Amino acid sequence: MKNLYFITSNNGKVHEATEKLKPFDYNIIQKDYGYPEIQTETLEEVARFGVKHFHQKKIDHPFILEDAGIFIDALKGFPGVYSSYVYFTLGLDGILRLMKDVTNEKRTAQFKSVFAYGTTQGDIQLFVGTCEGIITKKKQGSKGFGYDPIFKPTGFDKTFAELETNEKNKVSHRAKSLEKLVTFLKDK
Ligand code: ITT
Repeated sequence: MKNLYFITSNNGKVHEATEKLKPFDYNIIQKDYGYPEIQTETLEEVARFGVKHFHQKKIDHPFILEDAGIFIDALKGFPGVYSSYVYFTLGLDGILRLMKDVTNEKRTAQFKSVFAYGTTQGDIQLFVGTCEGIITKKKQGSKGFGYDPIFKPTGFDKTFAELETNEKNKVSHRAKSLEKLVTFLKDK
C-alpha cells in the first residue's frame, strides 16, 4: 500500500477518501495541519492557495487537500465558496428557511469538490468533481457530514445522509474528483 497524506480537519472527508482509494492500494493518512482559506471567488483558488502555503513551509512529502462546497441555484450559487462559514452560522435550518418558498423544480443544487495534489518540488495539480441534485424541504438521515442531510443526488430518492459511504462514493463530487486523482497518480 502507498501512503497518501490528506491535509484536512474533516474526518468525514477522510473516511470517504479512505474507502474510495483502498481498492487502488492507497492508504490515506490524515494531517490536521490547518491552513488559511482565503476569501475568493472559486474553490480552485482556495485549494491552490492552500497548497502554496505548504510549499512555503517546505513540506517534505507529497500531499492532497480539498476545498468543497454546495452551490444552490435558487440562491444564485450561495453558499458556494462560503459553505463552511454558512454551515456554522446559518446552519442547515437557516438554508431551509431561506428556501421555504422555493418550489420543488427550482430546488436544484450542485456539490463541487476540488482536490489539489502538491509535490515536494512545488508542483500543483487540481482535480474537480461535481454532483447534481436537489435541496430537500427538511433534513433527512444521519450519516455523512455537513450538508448531506439536505442534499438528494439526482436519480436517488435518498439524501447523502441516508446513503452508506460506499453508495455516496459512487456518485458524489468527491468520488469523481478522487477518481481523476487516482488516474493521474497511476500514470505518473
Ligand atoms: P477542510 O479542513 O478539509 O477544509 P472543511 O470541513 O472546512 O474541511 P471545506 O471547506 O472543503 O471543508 O467544506 C466546506 C463546507 O462544505 C463544510 O461545511 C463541509 O461540511 C461542506 N461539505 C463539503 N463536502 C461535503 C459533502 O460531501 N457533504 C456534505 N457537506 C460537505
